[in-house]
Amino acid sequence: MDYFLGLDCSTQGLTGIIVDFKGRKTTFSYSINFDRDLPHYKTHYGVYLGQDGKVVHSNPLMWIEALDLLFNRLAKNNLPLDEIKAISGSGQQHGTVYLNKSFEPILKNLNIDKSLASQLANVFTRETSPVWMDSSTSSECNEIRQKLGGMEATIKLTGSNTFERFSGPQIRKFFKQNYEDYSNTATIHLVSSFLSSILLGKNSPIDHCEGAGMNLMNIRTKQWDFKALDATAPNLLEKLPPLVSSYEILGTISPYFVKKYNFASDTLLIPWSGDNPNSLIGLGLTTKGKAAISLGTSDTYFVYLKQLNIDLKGEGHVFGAPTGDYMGLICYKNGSLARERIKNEFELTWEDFSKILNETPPGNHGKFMLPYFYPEIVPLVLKPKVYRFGFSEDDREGNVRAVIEAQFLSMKLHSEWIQEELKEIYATGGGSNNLEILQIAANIFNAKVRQFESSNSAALGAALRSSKSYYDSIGKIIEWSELVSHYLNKQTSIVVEPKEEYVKLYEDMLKVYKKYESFILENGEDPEDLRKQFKQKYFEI
Ligand code: XUL
Repeated sequence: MDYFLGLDCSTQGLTGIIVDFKGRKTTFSYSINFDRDLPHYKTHYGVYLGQDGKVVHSNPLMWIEALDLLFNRLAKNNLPLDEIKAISGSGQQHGTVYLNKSFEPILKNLNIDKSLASQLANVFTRETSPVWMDSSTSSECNEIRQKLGGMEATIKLTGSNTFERFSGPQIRKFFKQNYEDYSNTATIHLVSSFLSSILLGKNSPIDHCEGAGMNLMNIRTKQWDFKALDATAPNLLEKLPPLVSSYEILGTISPYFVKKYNFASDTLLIPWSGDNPNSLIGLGLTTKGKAAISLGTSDTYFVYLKQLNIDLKGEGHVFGAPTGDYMGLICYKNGSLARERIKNEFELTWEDFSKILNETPPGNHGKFMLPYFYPEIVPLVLKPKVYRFGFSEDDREGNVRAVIEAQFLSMKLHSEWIQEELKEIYATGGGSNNLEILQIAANIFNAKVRQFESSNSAALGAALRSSKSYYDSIGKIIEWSELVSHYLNKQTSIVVEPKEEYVKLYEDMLKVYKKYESFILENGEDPEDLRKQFKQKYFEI
């Protein structure tokens, strides 16, 4: 049997799935929820939220403990772990882990009678890790951007403008505020390369997809860029692991896992990558013409790119794709947590939420929301505030539809740079289980939206990536598109069709939404009259 293990360490939990590649099915899947299953870390939605809402960290020791817990679970289920050919993983992107020089020697000598967390408790020079939700580094972003010659130069060099959550600005903040701890840091990992190192039993490289989310890698040469390193912090090169292609083989699994959990000693380890690059593969996006929406803690919109296509407006990113090409992406912080805020405020179940979406009309009687419950990335909003136009805070139906319409109107507006021609959208993440939400996405984008059997495309993508590298290593070369279609075409999916009658309505609504963004964020004109016209046109006939 050809089994592959894909892991996904996301903001709120750790998932493992075992894929039977030839049988084209997932044979086992298990998830750990950080808040529920590891309550002693006292996280809330997997993170620690600072008082101002800008500082958001998590706990790297918790991720390690979750890994041991997950492997214990796999072992207890009598799964054929010794038949797993290769493993890879997925991590929330951009988050950084700071380690002292004892990390690697301890990894090389792990004792199977002790837990990972107890052995690795003292390897950190920074107890908590800033994660992708952190937006506390605006001054570091400005400093780095200036040193690199401004926004356009930064984008051309690294694939993105400087962003608060990106690893480079985060590292600079640590260096400025905790110089001594920074100096004592031997290695800085990303969430992905950190967990990859644990499985490998020594420091793991960072893959190109993830390197692109740091403002430190040259997006064309895929090497660390000396100018960017200098602009960020001193002696940074010696603290960063090397960069590699996502499909390279790193080696075999550490003896700790062989002895403790009965993995075969020749189980291959493929670099972990970011959750979005993994999802690109888990959804089968290896050609142009399709886009994905991932509705998780973050909402993202992304596409596969054959060639580098950068966004000079500075809102989007170009990351590496696991195929060796590129992907374009925009990311929102007000994803599932914003949806949940509305759901919880009105004490609704998800069924009630869907029912309201079903019973309220597209266009929402001219009710508009700018849903910045948390600081937002696109457009950049550092001070959270929810704006409502044409309705009040206690209008239950109005709020439910408004938050969903706002999320997709914004996505449509800000993704225009990525793709000229869009035929179909693939949906993933917890929110994609809700067909009423997908219907609104289909109508706003005027494109089919496909929902898949498995909503964890990141873990699946990691498993599929590991199968590709394994088959390549034994000389059974399979093209990426063949590999993903072999597996994914066997999975069931539901297609949500856009409704023709709402195309014009949403085009008009988008124009008003755009004016509201500029009214709030750039002191533009108040579009109240436009909103009233929209309402009149569609709701007061
Ligand atoms: C992408 C991003 C988020 C995290 C969430 O740039 O910041 O999607 O990867 O896990």
